Order: sequence, then structure tokens, then C-alpha cells
Amino acid sequence: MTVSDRTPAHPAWLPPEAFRAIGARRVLVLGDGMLVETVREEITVACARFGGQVRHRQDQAGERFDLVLALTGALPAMPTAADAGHPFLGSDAAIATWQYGWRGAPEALGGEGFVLTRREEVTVVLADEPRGLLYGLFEVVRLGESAFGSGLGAAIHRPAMRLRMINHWDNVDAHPVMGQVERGYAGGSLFWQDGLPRRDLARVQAYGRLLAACGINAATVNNVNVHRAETHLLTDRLGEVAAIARVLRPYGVRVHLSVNFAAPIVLGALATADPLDPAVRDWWASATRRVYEAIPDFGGYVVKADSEGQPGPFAYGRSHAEGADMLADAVAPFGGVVHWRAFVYNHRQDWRDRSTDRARAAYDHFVPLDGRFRDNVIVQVKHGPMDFQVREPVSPVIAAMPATRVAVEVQATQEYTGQQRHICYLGPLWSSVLRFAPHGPDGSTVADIVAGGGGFVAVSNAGADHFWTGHPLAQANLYAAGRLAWQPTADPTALLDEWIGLTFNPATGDDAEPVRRTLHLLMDDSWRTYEQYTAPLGIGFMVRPGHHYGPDVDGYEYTPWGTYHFADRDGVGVDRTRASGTGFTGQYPEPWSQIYESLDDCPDELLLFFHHVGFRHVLHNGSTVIQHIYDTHFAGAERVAEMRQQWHELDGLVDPALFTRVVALLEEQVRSAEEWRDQINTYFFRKSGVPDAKGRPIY
Ligand code: GCV
Repeated sequence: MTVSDRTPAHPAWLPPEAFRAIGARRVLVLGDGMLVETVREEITVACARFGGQVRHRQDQAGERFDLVLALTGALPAMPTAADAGHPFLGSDAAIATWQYGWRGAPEALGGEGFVLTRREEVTVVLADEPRGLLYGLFEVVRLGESAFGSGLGAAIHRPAMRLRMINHWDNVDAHPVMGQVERGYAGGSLFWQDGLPRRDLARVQAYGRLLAACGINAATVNNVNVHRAETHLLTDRLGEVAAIARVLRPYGVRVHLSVNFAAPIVLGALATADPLDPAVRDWWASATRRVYEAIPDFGGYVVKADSEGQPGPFAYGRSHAEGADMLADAVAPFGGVVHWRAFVYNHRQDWRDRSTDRARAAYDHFVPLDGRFRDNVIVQVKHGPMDFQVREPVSPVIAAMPATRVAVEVQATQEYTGQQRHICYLGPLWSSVLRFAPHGPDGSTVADIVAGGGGFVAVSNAGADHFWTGHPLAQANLYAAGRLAWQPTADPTALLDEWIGLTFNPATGDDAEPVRRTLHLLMDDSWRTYEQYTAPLGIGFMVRPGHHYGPDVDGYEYTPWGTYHFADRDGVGVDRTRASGTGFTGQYPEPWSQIYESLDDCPDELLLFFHHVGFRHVLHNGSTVIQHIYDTHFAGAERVAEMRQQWHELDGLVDPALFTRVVALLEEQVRSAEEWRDQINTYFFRKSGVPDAKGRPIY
């Protein structure tokens, strides 16, 4: 699926036509700075294409504009009543200035916010900082013609989260098993090829634009599993990171680096990486100083420590707080942060040992450390307690560390959700995580908690593939990740609609309305469809070990990885109750602690995550567990076959290359969904001996 560097990448949600409404108008851009230049350039290109005009000054009184994008600091002095007749200031900016009064209260807009308003037929974007202006521009792009209609209300836009981050799991070298991008399904890395940095960074620049246009402002460029070559990105290969940072900087995206906790040994020839050893601390301090000399706006470090074989502080009898704080001290003088991942568990568990529960691990390791992390440490928590399964409860860690900055991590790369061969729009899953209220409906949501300092992190699904994401429709996941980080209360279906509107554009020959309708049919519920034909009722895994694609019900059952379903002839599921199981339910505050503990109250979709039940256990939906398994698997696979048919209705209505790619992928999705259906149904029929009430084929 990878194409050569020279093939222009698919424009994704920024086709030139998306700028038509702006590019056909008279535009004034006021302000200075690198990101304001980016805004100017975007508008200049659009105006050259669509016949509009862009100005950088208002030279003559009486000169009118359709769109003004201005930094507040570049506006002439506070307008007075005498300015009332002024063509621009006397109307929109003045009104907006007075209305929102941010000059008196600069925090109202913040470094990334903007005001968007329209009065007297001028659309105005005002921001205190260049980043705000850039985001304001992309909001106008999203709105298209409606940004210039009388219906546009005045509003302040600000991101809910300060840190809106993408983590790449890219390696410099191709790994013999994982390939170049760990869990990557979109071709090679955008940054490296054949062990060397890509010489032409035009794709990286295009990527930066796409990230900015959906609101992402930070990116790690390398895998959290930091192998040997990648360890050197911190020192002698730092220039490669600096080059990427240079290209992403004009789009407001700061670069962060995944680092190897043992770097002082690997790179510094020290005998130890003990975080309390003064020589180790000095080593990190000077390595970090050099990083900031090369990349003054460097974001900081991301660390996977003591997890799946990565080195960490445990080797020295130190805690994760001691490890994280040591790195935090190194980046603190420069304003950097450390994202310290909470994905720490025993991956060498004995499957015979029923008392060890991987779901408990992050909480058991990290919650006792609450309050012991420096202010510039962010504990980065996967959204569920296991590992990015199609259905998991929200991780209890998120609500349990009130004295720590916590970020929530989601996986845009579809490791466990179809590997970008299946259509699986993840916006609804992430939205349900962000809206989850750990203390009940009157308490804070996950979004509130992470907005308090940690932010939102998505593992990237993008690569060197022409369509960026392997499956062209998986672009929507990257887009939604950025948009949800900006506005976690946004309706994921509305975000999908935005993505469709930008990407499938009538001006490129796409017939917009049927495309919109069909894509909603295919994508709105695709996460639930995927759930229907894969592992049932929250149990998770059941995937082929290693590559994690396709069904293998017992593939992980007798392994050290801690991911078990415990099916026998009578029933299935993991007893995680306090009463008789691993006690994991006790990691939740009320009301969830009680809801998950109770067989009666536990939501159906998580039943097997929390309880071991008999096959004839009756769900809230009235069906038995076994019949529900059969019904959902038949329904899911049937739905995918319908999706394939629905996609064919778009033949001739969308870009032919994209159409053909999706045709091929849907063939695979149909095949795979049938495989899942038949293996899961057959497995449970053979275990339970209970036939399908509807007599459908089971093997
Ligand atoms: C980067 C899962 C994946 C690994 C990944 C790990 C992590 O275990 O299968 O490939 O490693 O999560 O998030 O660190």
C-alpha cells in the first residue's frame, strides 16, 4: 500500500477546494510571527487559486474586506466611539472587542483560542496569539460558505485540553517482527526510510497541516519501545528530530521524543541508569540541554518504563515517581514535560495463577504514588485497564490520582479494531470514554479530569501510505482524535460529518449528498458492528497472538500475557468482583464500584469483563449469553456484507483510486467478519453444547 515519496499524498481533509469560500474573497491578515505567516501563505495560495485578494495592511480608509484575521496586538489602539464609521474597526473588531473584553482579561482567549464573529458582512477572526489565528483559519475552512452567511453567531473558541498529542510508534529501522511502524497499518514511517531520515520532508509538512487543521499540537516521532538506533535520536541523531521539528513548527505542532530509560548506559557509557545517582541525573541534564539547544520549543519526553521488557526504575529499587521526577527535573528549566506511561503490568504471568489480574496493575502501581510526581510529569493512562480492546471499562486510574496530571491515551492505529482493513470509526468509543463520569452523573467527566493538565493522546494511525492511513476511511479517526481533544463534548457523528464534508468535496467531482449519506451508513455504527462480530460482551482479545489480526479464541488463553476469558463447558468471563474474584471492581469509586460488582446492574456490554457467568445467564436485553453471542455474530457479519453493497453505490461518485481501495478492503472485511463469526460461534457451541435457537449454520 505504500507509494513512492514522489506520489503526492491524498489531500485528506484539506483538499484545495476546501479553501474555495476563503480563496474567492478579500482577506486582511494582521499580525506577525511564524504562524501568522502560515496563515498568510494558506490564504495567498487559496486566493491565487480562487481569484480572491489577500492584504497584509489596511492601506486606505474605506477599504472593505470579507474576512479579517487579526492578532489583537496588531489592531490599532482600542477603538473609540470616533471609530464608529471606520470600515473595519468601527464595526466588527470593535464590537467583538467590547463584547468579549479580552483585552482586559487576556486569559479569556488563551494562547490558542480565537473569537469568530460576523457583523456588517465582515467575518472576523481575532486571536491574542498566532496559534489562535491558525486555528481560527481552519475553523473558517471547516465552515466554508457558512462562515460568510448571516447565520454565523459570535463565539469564543478555545481548546478544552492544552495538550493534544499524537504518539507515533515509528522506528528508524524496520523491526523483524513488527515492521517499521509498530502496530502500523499505513505503510512505512513518515519520518524514516531504510534506516535513514527521509530527505524530502514535504509529506511531513503536509502532515503538520493536517494535524493543525484538526487541532493537534504535539507529536512524538518515535516508538515508545525505544530500540537501539532510536535511542540515539536523543544525542547523535538529534538532528533528525530537529529537522522534523522545523517542518512541523509552522503548524503549531511541538515535537516530543520517546526515550530509553537506560540511555545513560546505552549512550553515556555509565554503569547505571539509577534515577537517584548524581552522574545519571547530570547525564540527563546535559543531554536535555543539548536537545533544547537544537529544538528550543521541544515538548519533552515520553517514557514506557518497566513495561513489556523496557528498562525502568524498578531495576534500581526506585519507584516510577523517582524515575519520572528525575527526567522532569531535566526538562523543567526549559518548560518541558514528561509523559510517563502507566501501562505497567506483569507480562510474564502464570496463566494458572487466578489471583493476578492484569486489569488491576496500572492502579496498583500508580495510585499509591499520587502526589509524588513533579508538576511537569503527566501520567499517561490507556483509556481502559487492559489494552485498547473494542470494549473495556474506563481505566479506574484516571479518577484515582487527583494530585497528579493525568492524560488519557487512545489508539487511533487500529491494532485491535480491524488494523485499518476494517471500517471502524472510533469517535463514538473515545467520546464515551471522555464523557464517562467516574463518580457518577454529577461528578467530573474523564474529559474534565484530563483537561486539568494531562490532555489527550492518540497513538497515530498515519504512515507513508498514499491515503495516509491504509484504509482511506480511517482518516476519520485521526481527524476525530484531534477534534475531540479540542472539544471533548463534540458529537462524534457531527465530527464525522465534518470530516466527510471536507474530504469528499463536490468540486473534486464527488457527488456530495449520496457520499455523505452512504458514509454515515457505513461509518456511524461501525465500531459497534466490529464489536458485534469479534470478542463478545467486553471479554476482549481472542485475537491471533503476535500480530493481533483475526480470531483465535484460545490464542492467549494459556500464555503469560494476562489476557484470559476462562471459558469452560458451563460459562465464560473473568470474575473481577470483590466478593469472589480479583477485586478489580474495588478500584472504582461509587457508584461504579457497586454497579460493576453487581451481576444485576453491570451493563451487558461489559458483563464478561467483570463476571464469569453461565451460558444461559439472561442479559438485560432478554437474551441468554450464548444466544446473544450467536445473534450478534450473525448480525455483525451480515451488516458488513451490507456495507460492502452500500459502498458499491458510490461507484463513479468518488475518486476512483479511493473507491477501488475501499472495495478491496471491504472484501477483506467481509471475509474476516465471517471468519470471526464462524470461529466464535463454533467455539462457544462446542464448549456449551447449546444450539442456536434460530438453527443457523455453526460448525
Ligand atoms: C508499543 C500493546 C501493543 C504493543 C505496544 C504496547 C504499548 O501491548 O501490542 O505493540 O507497544 O501495547 O502500548 O506499549
